[in-house]
Amino acid sequence: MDELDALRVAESVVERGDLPLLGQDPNVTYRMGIMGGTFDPIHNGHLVAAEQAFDDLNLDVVVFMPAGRPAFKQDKRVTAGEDRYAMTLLATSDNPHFLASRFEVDREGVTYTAETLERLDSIYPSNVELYFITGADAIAEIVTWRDAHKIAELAHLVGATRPGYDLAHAREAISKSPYNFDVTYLEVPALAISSSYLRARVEAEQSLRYLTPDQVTGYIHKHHLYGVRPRRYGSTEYNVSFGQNGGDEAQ
Ligand code: DND
Repeated sequence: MDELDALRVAESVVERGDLPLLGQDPNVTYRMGIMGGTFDPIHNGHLVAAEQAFDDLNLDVVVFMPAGRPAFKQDKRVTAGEDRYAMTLLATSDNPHFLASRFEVDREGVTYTAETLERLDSIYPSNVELYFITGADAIAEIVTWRDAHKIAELAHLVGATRPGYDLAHAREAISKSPYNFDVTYLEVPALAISSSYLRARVEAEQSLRYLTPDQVTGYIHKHHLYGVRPRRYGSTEYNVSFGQNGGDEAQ
């Protein structure tokens, strides 16, 4: 490797930041899943959908990207990007093919998916295909996102649906769109969980066990997110269900 090659490699590593190394063998096609989200907080619905996409679409990796300033949520209160990133990192840390990335959290301004995909497209060689994973409800909305035509050009879409979910609305929105979206629908186990449901449970001092990884619950309590009231320093009280309806009382 001459000096110029070495410089190029160094530059691409800097540009890539914490993104995975993919595309090394020009004879191989690599598939990178991108799970974009506000993740406020991340929960098992997100994780199960990403795992299913990984398996069904033979992805090489799924990169979870918490949005910096999420588009469409500018009038809502959103937890700090650092906290959402930390929870995403904790939730994905024990899965060898999941990664959490700061790619969007560190970006100035509103985070638009089209811009993210454009940047990824410029970083990775053409043998790396991008798969943007999203809930099927969001597929119908994607046609209204900023620069939707670029999203259609740059990525395959993966729409995660629940069993029994009626796809008619999403399919109609996609077929009526002037852009050529390539969508694969996946049926994931019924996990009717949402971040707002988790936030409401924390506010009501109810357990998050089995809804999100315990490390995420720990982080929420340690950092007093979503209305957790400060308790004694170092307390592990979050490990028990709080006794609203006859559950265990905190120790
Ligand atoms: P959300 O705020 O819906 O994320 O944002 C999803 C992605 O869309 C982010 O990357 C945004 O930047 C992007 N977006 C939204 C709007 C406009 C634009 C971009 C634009 O560029 O103009 P959540 O944290 O609420 O959810 C993350 C993902 O997980 C979503 O796709 C959601 O549909 C899905 N999801 C579930 N999937 C399976 N089972 C469940 C789920 N709950 C949420 N229980």
